[in-house]
Amino acid sequence: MEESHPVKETVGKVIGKVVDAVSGDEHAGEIPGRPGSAPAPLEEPTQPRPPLPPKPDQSGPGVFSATGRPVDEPPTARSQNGEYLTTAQGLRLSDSDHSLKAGPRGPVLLQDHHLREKIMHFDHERIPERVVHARGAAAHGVFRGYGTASTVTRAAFLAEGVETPVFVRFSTVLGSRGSADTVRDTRGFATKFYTSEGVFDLVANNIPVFFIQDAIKFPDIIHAGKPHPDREIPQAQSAHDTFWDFVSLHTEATHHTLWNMSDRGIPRSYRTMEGFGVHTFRLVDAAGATTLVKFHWKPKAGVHSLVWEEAQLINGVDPDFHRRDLADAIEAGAHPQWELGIQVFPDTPEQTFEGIDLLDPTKIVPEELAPVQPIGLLTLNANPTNFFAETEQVAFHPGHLVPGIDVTDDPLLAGRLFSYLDTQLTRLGGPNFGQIPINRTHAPVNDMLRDGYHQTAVHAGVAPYKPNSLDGGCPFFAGSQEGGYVETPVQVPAARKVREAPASFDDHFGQPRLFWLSLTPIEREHVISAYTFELGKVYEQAIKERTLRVLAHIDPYLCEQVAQGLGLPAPAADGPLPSPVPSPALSQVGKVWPVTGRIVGIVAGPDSDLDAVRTVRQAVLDGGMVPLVIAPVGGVLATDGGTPVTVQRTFATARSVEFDALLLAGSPLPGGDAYGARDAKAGNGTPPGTPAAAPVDPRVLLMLGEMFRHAKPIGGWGDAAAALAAAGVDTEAPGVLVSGDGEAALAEVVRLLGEHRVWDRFPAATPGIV
Ligand code: HDE
Repeated sequence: MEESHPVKETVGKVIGKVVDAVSGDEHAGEIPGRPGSAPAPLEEPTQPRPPLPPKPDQSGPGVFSATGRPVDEPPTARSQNGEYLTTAQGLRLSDSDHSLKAGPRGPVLLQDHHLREKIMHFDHERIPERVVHARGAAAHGVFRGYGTASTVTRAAFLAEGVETPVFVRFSTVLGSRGSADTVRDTRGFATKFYTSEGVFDLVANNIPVFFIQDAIKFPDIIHAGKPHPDREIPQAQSAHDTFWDFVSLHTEATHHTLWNMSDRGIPRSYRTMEGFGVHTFRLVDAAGATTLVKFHWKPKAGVHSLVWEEAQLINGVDPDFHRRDLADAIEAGAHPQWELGIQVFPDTPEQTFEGIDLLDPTKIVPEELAPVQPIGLLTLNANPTNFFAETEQVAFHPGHLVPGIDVTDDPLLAGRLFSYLDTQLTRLGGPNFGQIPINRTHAPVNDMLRDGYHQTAVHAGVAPYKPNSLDGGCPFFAGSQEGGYVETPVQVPAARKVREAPASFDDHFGQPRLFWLSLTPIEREHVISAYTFELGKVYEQAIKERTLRVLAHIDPYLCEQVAQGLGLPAPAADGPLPSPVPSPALSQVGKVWPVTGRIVGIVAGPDSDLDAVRTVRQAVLDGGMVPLVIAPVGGVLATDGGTPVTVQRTFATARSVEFDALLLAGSPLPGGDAYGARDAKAGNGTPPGTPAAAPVDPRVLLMLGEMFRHAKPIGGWGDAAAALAAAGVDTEAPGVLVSGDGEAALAEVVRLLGEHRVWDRFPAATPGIV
């Protein structure tokens, strides 16, 4: 009776009877040395076939997770949450608090392998931070395609109803990993789509243009923006000489710099930022027809920014403000959402639209000329489990593309296609960074890339090369019918090899002027003050004067106002300025947005009407917002014997910048710590036992003053008017609402929150759109 042989049986099913290709000998495979588990055919295979099983003499590592748990356990079990402490090899430990010594007072022994492993690993816990965008926060989510893009792209994840898991990382650009969140800077908005056709990365920013038109200038702009090389100051900001030195000389940076000086440079939250792919991309439909597009992320919560004083205070009070805001919103169930949209342009040989060069990354196309068409919805619904494993190790790359999305010849994009792989080699320690869990594609990989540092795959097969016959010719190429990525055959114009930019890249001021003219008066005031502040921090007079010359080419009023603040004469432009048609879509003021996830502070004390506090607190929650009760001390408020009201902040820990709106449940008496020696914020409050200087806690007065200055809604009931009067806040001023009952005050505050700020509170001196 013939012995059954499981490998031969499987092989037989796959390729037919196992017979030596050359000799025809059925037993030839029993002689050791055959490369694979099946003989090679004579001709190069023309059809792919399922993978062969291993040779009978082969085995591989058992299938366990990186921490030694079986891989089919739920993800929570795979993390290191077992009962007993072990070494990295899984050896249970009886002690990890004492080194192995020759007696309790004797020398530590070299043979202590546990000490050696523990300290060795600790010594190598850090990896290089990102050279730019080092400071970031991320979240998991899902993207759902609307199908509206299917007319212009074959990308599977954009088809109607397709849901694709995503990981999104937001970041600042200049600061190091531990820097503060609310600095004036550009923000990164990088999205990894784990599509069925491979990973697609949209590595975007919250500003639609870039400082430079050619990748070769990237080290220059970044060296200029980073801290001065001698003292390594200032951290994470552009208000210093080297930045302004560069951008005043390199005028193609004018447009991006103007956006940075606008409210876009200090977003209220990652949730309230737009995102822009910056470059023009080329979409390809199923028939191979092409379209040029620009990608836009539109936040459902609207575009909303801080005011500069808030941003500065936050950097001290809560440097993790944006990181915390994102994580808290997700935890509170206020899942941030953005619509992905595209501006669509015909793919003409000139690659221009309405005279705008689509290959110039310092230019936008106004939405009034090419509306943003929604193509899908992004929802962020889960926080990472481990910051390092996910947020720090995620590796984006503009070259991670899927069929249906191709690149253009934007020279900045070309450089990026090179650069992002390089950086991963240094940061993530080798070419296998794609195998780190957060970077793994959700599509099968048969890549013929082998070995390298940190190889976690145990590759089967003997022929990681093409063409081969030993592995049946596999893996095969996929044409576009099989979902293969086929580069668009674009006609390249006949040209000379030159180091030059096209003449269409020459205009550095027209679009900055368009942006300036499109802003509302209050936004222009903010731009003037941002330039005045930043240049006020510059030491060299020549750099200030040079920047004023640049501003003269954007707008004379802007230039005059900044010059006035600097105490310098305002230069004139070289010639008449253009009069572009403003694009109202560039302004972020004047619209109404949902209030989900906004933070409402409720100031209360033991003497407040706690029933009203309970009702208002619940109404805030019902409205999808987050209520934080602020009281003189922590714990609970329960003086009326009702359900205790938990206190989230005290007068000592709270600061106005945390709240989008503030409600006063009456007029709180000074807390026991309301004196300068204990809490400097209390100013000259008087210590306990001495007569109170003011009937209201001075920390509450400070908050009210700040809320008022920052144009945030303030509401109150009971004797709240007394606290407002003590704070010098006019109860008749816009956005200040004292009412008989809490719910009425809340309703009005919520209405104002929808407009993001009480814009009427401070009339602007600057003229608006003319
Ligand atoms: Fe990046 N950029 N970049 N960049 N960039 C990086 O890649 C680079 C540019 C952007 O959350 C680095 O993995 C060059 C434009 C974001 O991990 C690095 C050039 C835009 C992120 C790099 C640009 C971006 C990066 C640093 C000019 C907006 C953070 C670490 C040719 C469209 C991604 C890393 C994350 C990160 C290089 C220009 C956006 C060094 C050479 C334009 C959002 O490779």
